[in-house]
Amino acid sequence: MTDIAESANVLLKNDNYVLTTHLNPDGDALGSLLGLGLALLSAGKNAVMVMPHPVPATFQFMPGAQQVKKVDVQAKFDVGIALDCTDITRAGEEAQQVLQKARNLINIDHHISNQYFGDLNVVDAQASATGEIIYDILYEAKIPITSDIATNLYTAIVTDTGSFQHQNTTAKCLQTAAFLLDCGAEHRTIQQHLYEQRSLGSLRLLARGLESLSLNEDGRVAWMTVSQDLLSASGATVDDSDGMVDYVKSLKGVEVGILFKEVNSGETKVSFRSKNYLDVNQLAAHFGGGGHERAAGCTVNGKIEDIERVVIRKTEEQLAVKNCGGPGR
Ligand SMILES: [Mn+2]
Repeated sequence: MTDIAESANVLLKNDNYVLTTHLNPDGDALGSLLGLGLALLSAGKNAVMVMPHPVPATFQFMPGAQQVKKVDVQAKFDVGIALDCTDITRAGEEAQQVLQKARNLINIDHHISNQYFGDLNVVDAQASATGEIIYDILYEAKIPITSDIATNLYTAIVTDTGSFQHQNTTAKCLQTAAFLLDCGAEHRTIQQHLYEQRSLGSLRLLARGLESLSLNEDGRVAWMTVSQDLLSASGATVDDSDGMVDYVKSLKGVEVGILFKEVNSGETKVSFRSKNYLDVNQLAAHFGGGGHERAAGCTVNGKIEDIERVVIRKTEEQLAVKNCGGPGR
């Protein structure tokens, strides 16, 4: 039996589910959580969607967002489902406890760096988004996809493909997106909420960030730094820097775009995006992170200037490694 068929089977056979996703959730994390959660509820199951923090304001429009609950560590469930998590710790400590108490733990994810921590692991690094895998599972389980479920899964795919721009935009991903539109996914509503509601602070931050854009000697590495000072000067929050790394990557001749984000004085989040050949999952893994070949990240402790220097040196080293692909592949 394929992993998809096996997971569909588990979903149909049990009655009591807890679902969660990773901390700092993105559109795929929430779309997968809400899409699968609403599907299980519509199939008459008890399904509780939990997260340690409230759903971020940007994603409140997603159907079912109001049904996400705080984690109750006392509660017990037959099946725990972790969505879009490379590692169970990504769910946060409390959710991890609840998942591990469940009789059966299902890990559904598309990160190449996934740790296979479940009793059943439905991991497909070829999938554009975890939401794409959820669609396959629901199709297999013959659970009808309502417009609310479709809107969530479509949001998952739209966000993880950068609106169908990234390399993970496969024929299958587009076919799935088309099916979801047929099922009633609200394309315009999603676009409006995700891309036409930016705060003034986030645009001011982008302007200042772009002014400080730096390039290495051969022009293949570009980076931007969002320090705490820059945030306060722009009237922006850390969340306002979402998506800025794509501007770094967009520069002609650049293979790797890097965004350094100072979360606090001792901790910096680093986001990597590559265009054609550098495996940034490997690069991020060097600093204890991971993700995908073309999009990955890590969190590094220390002074931001030191982190910048070390990370850029490592990136250049990886680019210099023979057979890393090289231009033209
Ligand atoms: Mn994802």
